[in-house]
Order: sequence, then structure tokens, then C-alpha cells
Amino acid sequence: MIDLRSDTVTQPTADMRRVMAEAEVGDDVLGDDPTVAALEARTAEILGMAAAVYMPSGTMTNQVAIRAHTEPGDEILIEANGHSYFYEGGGAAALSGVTCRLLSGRRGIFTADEVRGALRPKNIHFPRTKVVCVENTHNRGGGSIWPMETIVEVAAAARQVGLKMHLDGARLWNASVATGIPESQYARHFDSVSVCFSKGLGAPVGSALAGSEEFIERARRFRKQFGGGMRQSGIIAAGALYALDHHRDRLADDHANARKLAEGLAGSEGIEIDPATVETNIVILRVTAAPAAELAEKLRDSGVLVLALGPDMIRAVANLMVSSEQIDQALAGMKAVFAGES
Ligand code: TLP
Repeated sequence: MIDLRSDTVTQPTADMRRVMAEAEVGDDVLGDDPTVAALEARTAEILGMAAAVYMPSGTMTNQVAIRAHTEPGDEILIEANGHSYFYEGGGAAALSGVTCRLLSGRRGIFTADEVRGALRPKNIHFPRTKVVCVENTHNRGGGSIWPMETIVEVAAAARQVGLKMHLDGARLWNASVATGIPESQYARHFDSVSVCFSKGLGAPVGSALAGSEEFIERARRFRKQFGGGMRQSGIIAAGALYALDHHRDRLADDHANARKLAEGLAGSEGIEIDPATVETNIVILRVTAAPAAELAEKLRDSGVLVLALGPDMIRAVANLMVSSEQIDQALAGMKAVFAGES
């Protein structure tokens, strides 16, 4: 099987497993795990932020960030396809008691004017808006990269009225590799940044939330409250540390593979894809021949795994487990299925 469902399917390499097996560990809830502490320090350093805290998942880092920036009854601004709204089980409502005001972006990207348009006067009738959530790269936007000038403008609009900025940077590594802009240059426009180790980087578990010392201290309290305090978690943090130092640059291979897939599929019967929109490792296809779920089933029969993300939307994600040769094989299978030949 050629597994293009997600970059979350990536498995730890032999070298990564070796480092994990030998990791020094301790009880992290008691502050005793040296490997977790090293991962948190390294993440904060890469992002140019004061502190970071390790958690089991990207969902938890986003939800803890929302909780730490708000109080029940507040409101957050997020794009309508944003992961923290779309794919986190209604966590913002359930765990933080906040409402989501949805902005309609283009490929996940919205403007400062759209933020300004959503601002409310100070009045007892309204929820208090607290934070603007940005996702870079944007998952349902097709791995799209936020232009730096748009980030700067959105951050300025937010700051002007005292709103905080949160970055869901699950795939910030991909944005940095694609643009050559260091992660820290993106991060400096945000009050909190969530990054994932278990996607393109190939580590088995975990994400980190970074921010000021004070913010991270507050986040640690909510991590515990949400059940994310871990013991001897250095064994998984070691995989993440290894990935930070060894697997970031190789994301360029995934980007090349995604581009190759998109270029190979462009113009095929039964689908719409503009390869110029493929900026990182995610390829989103509009399918016209049959419902996406049906096509995904047929692709499975021909040895290619993808996800149907909507009635006419299929996502293929290049990742560490898929070689350039396998992309060629996947291409042949996909073309046949989309053309109704198998
Ligand atoms: N995304 C997963 C699914 O949940 C859709 C995927 O396969 O892409 N932020 C972004 C931008 C994400 O894409 C994801 C995972 C998360 C946060 C959540 O990370 P986890 O899965 O660790 O909770």
C-alpha cells in the first residue's frame, strides 16, 4: 500500500528508535524528565520564544492555547476550515466554553480587513473577542503558506485592539523549508505557537506549545487539567528531538513528491488540480467523476490510500514513508481510477 492519507502515518526510523530506547527519562509531572526538558528548550530556541511545553498531540496544544488565552464566554476568530474549529471535536466550546467566529479565507488565508470586519464594539451584549487563530501551513487549504506580509498585517490589526495571536504551526516546518524563512521569523508575530513532531517530521508522538514564560506556566496548568501531564515521556520526546535535528530538511523531498503528483495528475479526466497551488506536501483534488468516498475506496483497491475530506475533495499527503518511485506508481493507479478504467 502507498499511504498518502496523511503525514501522521509516518513511522519512526531505525536510528530514531535507537535514540528513543536509550533516552534518559523521569517523571515529567514532577519536572524530572531531562529529555522532555531538552526538547522543550530546543523547540523554544528554534521558535525564538521564551518557553515551550510538550504535550501528547497537536489537538491538545491548540486547545490548551485557546483555554490559556480565554475565559468561558469569550470568542476566538478562526478561519472556517481551521483545524482547531473543524477537526478538534468542538474542543473550544467543550473545554474552554468559547465561541468561534468564523472568517472565510482563501485556501485558509484571511486578511487584516477581515479581522477588522469581525471586531465588535465593547458592549455587554457581545462576547469578548480574545484571540486570532492562524494555521500555517493550512491543512484544508491544501498545505498553503501564509505570505509573511499578510501575517504582519493581521498581527498589527489584532494588536491594535489587544487581541492575542495563536499560530497552529503543526506544519510550520514545511512552511519554513518551502520559503527559507526560519520558524522564528514566523513565530515572532504570535503570542503562542503550536508545533507538531508526529507529522512530516516522523516522530511517533507529540506536539509543543511555545510562548512567554508566564503564558507557558498557565498552559502547564491546563495541560495537567486536560490530562496531558506525562511520566517518563522522555522516551517519546527523544524521537521528537531527533526529528528536529535530522528530519526538517528532508521535508523538501515531500514537497517535490507532492508537486510531482500534482503535475502528473493535472489535466487528467475526472479531477481538477492546479499544480501551482501545491506549495508544500499536501495535494487537494476536486473530483468530478464520482463521490470522493467512492473514489477513495477504488484507490484503496488499486493500492493507494488517500482521504476523502469532503463530497468532492480528496487529499493526498506526501510523507516520509513514500518514495519518489512510489509516487510514480500511485500516479498510474490514480489516473486509471479517475478515468473510470479500474
Ligand atoms: N491533522 C490531521 C487530521 O486531524 C485531519 C491530518 O491528518 O492532517 N493542526 C493541524 C493543522 C493538523 O493538521 C492537525 C492534524 C492537528 C493540528 C492536530 O494534531 P494531532 O493529530 O496531533 O492532534
